Amino acid sequence: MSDNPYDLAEEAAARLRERLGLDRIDVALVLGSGWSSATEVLDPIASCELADLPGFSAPVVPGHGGRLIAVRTPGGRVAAIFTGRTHLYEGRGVDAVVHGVRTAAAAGASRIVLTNGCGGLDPNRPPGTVVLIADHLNLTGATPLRGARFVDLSEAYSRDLRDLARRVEPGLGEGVYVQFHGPQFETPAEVRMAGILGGDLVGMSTTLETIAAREAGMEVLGLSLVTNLAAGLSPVPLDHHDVQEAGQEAGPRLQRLVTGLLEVL
Ligand code: 8IG
Repeated sequence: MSDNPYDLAEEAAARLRERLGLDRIDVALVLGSGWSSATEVLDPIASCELADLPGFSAPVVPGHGGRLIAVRTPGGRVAAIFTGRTHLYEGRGVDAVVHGVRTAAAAGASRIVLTNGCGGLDPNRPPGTVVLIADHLNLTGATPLRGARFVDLSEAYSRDLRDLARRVEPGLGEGVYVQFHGPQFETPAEVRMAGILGGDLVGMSTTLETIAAREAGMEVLGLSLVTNLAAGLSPVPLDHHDVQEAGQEAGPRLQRLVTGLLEVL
């Protein structure tokens, strides 16, 4: 196995093609917290364990899956669905966090859908609301880029793909996603800070993956499922079980959304 992350992604992409019996993939989709029910309506043409590909490891959080599922879209394209991701807070480093994204790019994907579960700052967007990510604040202090790689992020989340998503679900609103390092949830003061800085959603993923995807030249669609009101906005403490519960409840809507996206992507 290579210790260069880009070469490692090439190795993983080669194994992905071999394991799934595919020449290439066209689209990738990463399912975050709360989104796993989307897999129930997929009609796989092939699948494998992510941990069987170079550079991936088994998931550590309950409810975070670890399979790679290939489906053929109605338009005849191949979509690869990653049912889990590595988070920065796992301590495996930034390269591990973006390895799936780089593998998808190396396997041929030109578009990637990054989904997550997050905390919401707007009480008018209660748990169960899906929000299109329009932009982000990366507060992790980390980057997947090394050296003088000046990647343009002025439209990190493709406007075209957001418009496409609204053809599937016209009412989708937009927001700015703020990534904290985690794994602790925010303090109420940190949530207020995120709001003052222009954020609408708080989470522990996605922005580093988006940076890596843009470096690789992929178009990014970001979708956040609000699974809880952010700290200080709700009278009850935050709990990982609520995250899974919100996902369960939103299940049928997420399934329709993912199915619809696969029709247009
Ligand atoms: I699900 O409220 C989920 N992930 N940082 N804050 C942060 N991450 C989250 C939250 C939240 N909910």
